[in-house]
Amino acid sequence: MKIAILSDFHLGYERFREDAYRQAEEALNRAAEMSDMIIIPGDIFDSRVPKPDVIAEAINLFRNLSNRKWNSQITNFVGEGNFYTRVPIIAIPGTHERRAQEAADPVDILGLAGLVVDISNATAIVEGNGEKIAVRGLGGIADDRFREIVTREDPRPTDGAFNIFMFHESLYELLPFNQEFMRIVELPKGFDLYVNGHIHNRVEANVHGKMLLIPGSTVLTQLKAGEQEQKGFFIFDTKTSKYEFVKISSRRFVLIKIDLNKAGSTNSVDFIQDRIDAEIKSTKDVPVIRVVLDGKISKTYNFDIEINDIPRRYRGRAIVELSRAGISGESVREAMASDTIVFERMSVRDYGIGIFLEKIKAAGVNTWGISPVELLDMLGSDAPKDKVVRMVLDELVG
Ligand SMILES: [Mn+2]
Repeated sequence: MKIAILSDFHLGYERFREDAYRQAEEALNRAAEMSDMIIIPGDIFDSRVPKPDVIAEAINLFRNLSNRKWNSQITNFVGEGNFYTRVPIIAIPGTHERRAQEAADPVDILGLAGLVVDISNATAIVEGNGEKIAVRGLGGIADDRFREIVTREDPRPTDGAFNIFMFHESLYELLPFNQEFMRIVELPKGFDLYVNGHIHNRVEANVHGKMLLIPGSTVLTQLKAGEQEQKGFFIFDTKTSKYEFVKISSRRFVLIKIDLNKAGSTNSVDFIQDRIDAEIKSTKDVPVIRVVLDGKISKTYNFDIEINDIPRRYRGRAIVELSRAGISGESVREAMASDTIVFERMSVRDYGIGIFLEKIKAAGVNTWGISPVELLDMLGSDAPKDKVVRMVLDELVG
């Protein structure tokens, strides 16, 4: 059977809202043409509480797919929840969709509507072409609880099937900035293929002698090194265990590093613009160009005003984003520089979690074994206040 693996659509992502929709649409439609089933390891949505018009976008995408004729179908479901369609489109929630345990996340909504089969903590069986595929999902779990939940749930393969383990987590070998992240070797054993989301660039690695495939996001989000590659999805063939990466027409991303010390006698702004101009190849393609500046600029030169005008000058030809954390000689900017560096490496939400953890630690608050990340999720829940307080107290004191 041919399995399409697509991830991290981030529907509703403010900065590139249209790209998110258009690129997800192209990926899904082409995947449906080329495969017998589709699996999505998380972050269909950019937000845990997407606006109704973003939910409408998702419904449009998946309804079109549901109406196609599929060669295979879902024949069984084991675990939490239920399945409301036989169409073989299977998903889990990701970090962006994660909500407090009892609350419905937007993937639940797609599942309840029968547009996808939600396997947050379940196995779905797909049969077709004389083959049987079992997809075991474990989604919507904070990084700091993944190890504990894998141990508790002990995900196992299904006898007589080709087995896939699908999750959405940081892995230490791929994101080596937190010692606590799960190691590849700790992933459950016995599966024939491992599929992860979360990481926005494409990854092909090995787990227990089998493939680990991460297709990366279908839309640009982080604007960092590694995202220059064209976006797309995997097609994995269970008969041959071979796979291919299918590229979609994603917006081009260029990252340029400029050392202003090398500008010589050239005006710094001209020096920057020459480099940007060199990357603009045609008028049809409007790339995202991220310019990372380094070096020293002259104090007498009115750099601030001039540089702020650069993105406007390229409107319609390129989406220019300037990172000036590396610049010295700008007294106003220096105070912001350290924050900018932090923000470049993590989402605002992760930054907020970091502050919350620090405060909890400093105050010596005992969280009685409940994960501070989950506590923050619960407190941030949009359920009525008395319900939130009751929920938190239940967790804390049983
Ligand atoms: Mn994501």
